[in-house]
Amino acid sequence: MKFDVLTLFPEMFEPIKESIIGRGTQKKILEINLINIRDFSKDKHKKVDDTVYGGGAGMLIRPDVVYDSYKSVKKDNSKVIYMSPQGKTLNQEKVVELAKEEHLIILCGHYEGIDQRVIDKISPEEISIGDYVLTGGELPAMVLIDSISRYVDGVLAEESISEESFSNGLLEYPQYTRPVEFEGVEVPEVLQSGHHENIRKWRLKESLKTTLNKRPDLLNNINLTDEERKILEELKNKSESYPL
Ligand code: 4FL
Repeated sequence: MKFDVLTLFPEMFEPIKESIIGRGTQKKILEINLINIRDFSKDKHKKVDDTVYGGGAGMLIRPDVVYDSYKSVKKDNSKVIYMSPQGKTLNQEKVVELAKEEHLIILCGHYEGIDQRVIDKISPEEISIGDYVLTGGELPAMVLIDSISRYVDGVLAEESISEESFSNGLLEYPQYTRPVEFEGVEVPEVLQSGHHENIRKWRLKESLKTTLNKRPDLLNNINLTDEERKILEELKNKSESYPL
C-alpha cells in the first residue's frame, strides 16, 4: 500500500515512521511518501495562501498549488481522501475498506482551509476523525494511515487482528497475565483451567457484557450470531451488569 500525503507540514509525520508502521515500510509492504504542497508554489517567496474573497479573517490555500501537488502523484488507481470535519466519521468498517486500496492520496488542509474549486475538481472522499476542530488535517491523516496500515497484509501478525476489539463488532474481553494473584485479586478460574471451550464462552460473554455496559450503540449495527443473541438476552434479563 502506498500513501501519498499532500501537506504543508511534512515534518509532522516523523512519529508515524516509528514502530509497527516503520517495520511495514522497511519490509516494503508500506510506503509513506510526503509531498510538501509548498514545493509547488510558483511564487518567489514560496507563498501558498491568500486572503478570502468576500472578506473575513484568515487565509486560504490557493487551488493551483494543491492541484499541481495532486497531479504530481495521481495515478489511474489512486483513491483520493481529504481529511475534513465535513466528512463522514472514520470507523473500522471504512478502515477495512480503504485497506484494500493500492494507492491512497491524502490531502491535509490547514489554516482556514482550501479554495473550494480544487476540492470540487479532485472530488476526494472527505473523512473526519471526530467532531472537533484541529489546526490541520495532519494528525487525522496519521490516524488514518495508522489504522489502515494495521490491516495491510504482513504488517501485523494475523491473530492480533482477528481477536481484537471490533473484529466481531464487539469490545474486547478482559485479559490477565502473571501474577495469578494481584492485590488479593485472582485471575478468573476458568482462564487458568485450560478448558478451551469454556474459555471461549467466558470471553464471548464478557465481550457482550462490556459492550452492553459501555457502548450499547455498537450492538445496533452488527449481526449477532444465535449464540451471541442468546447470551445477550440473558445478560439483559439478569441485568447483572446492565444499568437502567
Ligand atoms: C480533519 C478535524 C478531520 C477532524 C482542521 C482541519 C479535521 C480538521 N477530522 N480540523 N482539519
